[in-house]
Amino acid sequence: MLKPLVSIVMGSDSDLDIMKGAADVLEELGIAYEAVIISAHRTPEDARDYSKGAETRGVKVIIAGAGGAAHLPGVIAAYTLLPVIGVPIKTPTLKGVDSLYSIVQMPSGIPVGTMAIDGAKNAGIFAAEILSLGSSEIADKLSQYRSVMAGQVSEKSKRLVEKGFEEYKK
Ligand code: RP5
Repeated sequence: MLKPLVSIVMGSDSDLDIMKGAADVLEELGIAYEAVIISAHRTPEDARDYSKGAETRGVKVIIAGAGGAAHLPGVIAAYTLLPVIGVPIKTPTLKGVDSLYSIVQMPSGIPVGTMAIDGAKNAGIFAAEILSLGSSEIADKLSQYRSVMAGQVSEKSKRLVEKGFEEYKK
């Protein structure tokens, strides 16, 4: 098995469905990852140990998703020099604005690259973009990924022009 280059960390198994978006895109791009559940509040020692050990184990980028008082990405960033990408998870009470503010408002000196609320897919792509700086193989895959996406948009536009609003929806 390939050594994971990306680590996907989430605060709870209730984050799984969203964080799978990162895993799916990394798989599509052929990038090895590992996924774990670690909580900044419920398992703080694990958060510290995992973050401290990640670089030595060969991980290059950490994606961390959490909701509510979402301190996990910031705590991880405090313990490692690896780039940390934060994913604010949507919450039932405050719709993820709580998570977003908790993650994005890092103190000067310890950055977390913050994605949109529930933006795990973009976190995966962003991690791949970081890795592509040192890998032409990943850069090629990303370029191909964008071409496919552009092709799909063009197809949709062609269909809209041909069919009009009502027919397009059917
Ligand atoms: C955060 O609290 C987790 O990241 C999750 O988004 C949220 C709720 O966790 P559970 O109570 O569902 O385990 O730490």
